[in-house]
Amino acid sequence: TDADLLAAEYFRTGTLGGLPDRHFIDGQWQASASGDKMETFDPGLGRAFHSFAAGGQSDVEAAVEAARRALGGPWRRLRPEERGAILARAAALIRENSSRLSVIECLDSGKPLQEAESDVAGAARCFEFYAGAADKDIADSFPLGPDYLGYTVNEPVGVTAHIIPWNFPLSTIARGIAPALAVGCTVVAKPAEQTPLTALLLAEILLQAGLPAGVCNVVTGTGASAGVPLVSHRHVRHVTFTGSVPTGVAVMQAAARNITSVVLELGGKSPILVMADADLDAAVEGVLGGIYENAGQICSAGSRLVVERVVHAEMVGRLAARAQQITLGHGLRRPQIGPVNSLAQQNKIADYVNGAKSRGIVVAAGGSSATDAETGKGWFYRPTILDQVPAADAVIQEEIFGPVLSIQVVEGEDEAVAVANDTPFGLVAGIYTRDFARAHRMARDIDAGQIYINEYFAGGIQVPFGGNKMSGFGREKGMAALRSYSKIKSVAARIKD
Ligand code: TXE
Repeated sequence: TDADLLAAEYFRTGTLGGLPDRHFIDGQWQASASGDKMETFDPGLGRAFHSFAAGGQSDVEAAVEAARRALGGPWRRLRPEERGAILARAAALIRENSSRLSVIECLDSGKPLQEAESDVAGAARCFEFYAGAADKDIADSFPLGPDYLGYTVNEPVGVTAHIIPWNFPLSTIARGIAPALAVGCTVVAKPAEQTPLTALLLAEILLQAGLPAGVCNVVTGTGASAGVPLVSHRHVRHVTFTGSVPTGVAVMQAAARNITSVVLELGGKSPILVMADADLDAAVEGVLGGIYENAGQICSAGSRLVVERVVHAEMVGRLAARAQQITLGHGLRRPQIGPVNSLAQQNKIADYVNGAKSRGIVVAAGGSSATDAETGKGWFYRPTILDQVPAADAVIQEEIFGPVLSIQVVEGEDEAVAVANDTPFGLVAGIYTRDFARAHRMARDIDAGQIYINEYFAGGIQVPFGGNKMSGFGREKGMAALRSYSKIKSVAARIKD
């Protein structure tokens, strides 16, 4: 495929031609005001492969100013279906550029190429969905009586900021900015410093699709130097943030000073509940995909298996056998599991697993860092299973963000639900059972933003997504996301002659 040809070019030359290296502000590539640059790394080889602009306060100022000007420009005068047509063209251009976007996403994040390809397809689908949503966000009218007219108008909130993490760089920016643009907002996005590239390419694609200059801006750099001035900016009217809990707290505090609304998506410790009557073949596949996709670096990863005692031994045996067969490799070689995103992340995972070992927890598979067998390089962690972990242990209560499954054994439905709810998080829960009524009873009783029944990660862009408890609040995806980016204006009028 074209992607494999680009991969070959990378392995031959150590880089790729034409990678973006500046901010995208007001429809143009712009170097940092300071001239500063920083490097992005290929986690599969553990080496820097490209440098890009390290933004700061004045770059953020320029981007927010451009986004503010664009609010009053031609963008404002477009009809909703014209905004939708731009988003639909963007979806088509994302598909046309899929190979290049996938290879770059793979290099920047480390994820296997086939997973990057699926992320790119998902981003296209996201723009397509909100292209159709742009002229379907209907408002209300109210029965005030014959001499009155009462109605609401959904207006764009204005300039929106999007702070993006490194685990799903393109998917996360797409799911944030597509609904924002659908309702007529403008955007300043700051991708993670580990993975700046596909966000920049997306901004360029949107301009090619017909988005007026300044409507979508991307400033790259660290959280401290570029993220903080963006979320603290008084002309930003909404912040969508995906990342860690401590950073989410800081973002919410900064936004609070300007009474700016926030949506926070902060990760989880999501359980997969496997009941004795489940289809165990499906459950094994669901658990493996749930924790080893993207090397477990997924906010909604199924990082806990909550299993009924009668099927515990069989589940552990089958999962451990499969986990040990999983092949590691550089993302561009389409491995089953790629590297983790950074050395810091590899160390964090190792610290959690070493801690569990020191507390006497049984390691049923994996349990160590690794390198790519072909090159001896890269930041890998083996697919790991920790068995019969006590409920209070750190590997149950805290997000590891790596390929580490922690197993909890329970005696029945009530205990399964209680254990599922017993962490500070509430993002996702998976349920495997053949009993329809039980599945929906458990779905009712579990405190999580989404429930997957008999297929982990089931769903699509049309299904709202977000967390409860420390996993955050607000919903992305689906028509629900439009509410974050619009403000309701109500009009009540006396129309008597
Ligand atoms: O996250 P941060 P990090 C979890 C995961 C991971 C841990 C640390 O457990 O191991 O977080 O990752 C920007 N104001 N998740 O340090 O700091 C930053 O530049 C404004 C779960 O990478 O949350 C980046 O763009 N912005 C998660 C983004 O915030 C700031 C995905 C996320 O970085 C900022 C990622 C500030 N003060 C990590 N500080 C998920 N929910 O899926 C940083 N940033």
